[in-house]
Amino acid sequence: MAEQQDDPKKLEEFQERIDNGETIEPKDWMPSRYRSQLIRMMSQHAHSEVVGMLPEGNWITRAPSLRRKLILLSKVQDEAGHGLYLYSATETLGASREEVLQQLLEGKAKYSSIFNYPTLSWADVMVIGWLVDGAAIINQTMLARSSYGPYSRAMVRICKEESFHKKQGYEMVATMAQGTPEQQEMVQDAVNRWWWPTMMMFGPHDDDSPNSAELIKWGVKSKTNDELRQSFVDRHVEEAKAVGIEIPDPELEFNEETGHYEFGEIDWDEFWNVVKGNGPMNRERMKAKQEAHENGKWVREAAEEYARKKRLQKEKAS
Ligand code: BYC
Repeated sequence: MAEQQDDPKKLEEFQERIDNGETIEPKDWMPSRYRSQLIRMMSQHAHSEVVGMLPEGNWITRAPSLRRKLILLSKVQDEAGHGLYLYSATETLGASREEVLQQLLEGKAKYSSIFNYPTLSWADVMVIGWLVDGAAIINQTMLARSSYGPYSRAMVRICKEESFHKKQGYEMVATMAQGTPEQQEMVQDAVNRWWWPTMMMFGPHDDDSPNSAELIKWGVKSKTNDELRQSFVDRHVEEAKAVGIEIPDPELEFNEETGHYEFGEIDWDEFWNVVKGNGPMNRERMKAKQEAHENGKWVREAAEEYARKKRLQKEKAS
């Protein structure tokens, strides 16, 4: 889409505000490209939260105890809430919820690749909490300092909830890792399947990331995809060690000089294949979203009718 040409003087002033660490609010002047980049990223983020309810939602009826079921129910509801904050924040940029949802339903909008993998056992729920929410926190703690006010404020609250999600996941992983040999095998199998897809969540290498430089210049991101991925590895390898879990990467090695773990290469063909819609669960996830939208049609219609009647009553009374 062709971007509108911005006034160079306004652009310069805008950049100064960003460089001074000021927050940009919805009614402030902003470059049209800043607006469209944010709409792209925030709406995709909102879609990721709501599509992300599906893999774990799959296990609510089969949770192993009432306590685990309550926690999982609450976590999945939190993800719906995150989607709602983010759709609202995106609306402040002039993109309506209907519009961005339509893009998702038509398969035109992206959402995080991670949610296109299946949850085959209860251990997958644990590992999603630990690794996927763990990765999300690293990315979102950065976004909580983003230059766009409504996005950064939504992130502060989301990060607090994600932090609980990660803790409950890690607690379950630690419990299973000390369980029977079968339980240990189950949790290790889940880690083996989720480790690499989680590494892909951070996006392509910096050299192959067309959006990063612009997002960093405008203070939306403050770290690159590779920097965030490195923080994820450094933190989670230590956590895995603490509970006796093995990371499925034969090239993983601590570099004493840099103080960081070095790791093997991601299978980028797999990543792009999933992003393009050909992952193991892409079609099923889209089908579930389309069906849910269709089944909810009467609720939307009833709510609109109720609002219309209320408006009429108000008009008559005044
Ligand atoms: N999956 O230039 P790049 C959660 C796309 S949910 C799919 O590096 P950017 C949770 C990218 O969009 C929270 N697509 O892009 C919920 C771009 O394509 P377009 C998930 C990906 O924006 C339930 C192209 O590749 N977190 O926590 O600089 C249960 C080139 O990439 C992916 C977010 O959504 C991917 N993994 O950086 C549990 C975070 N990676 O759009 C947990 C918000 C890249 O130009 N988003 N692409 O056609 C971001 O931080 C950034 O947008 C990304 C990508 C790091 C994802």
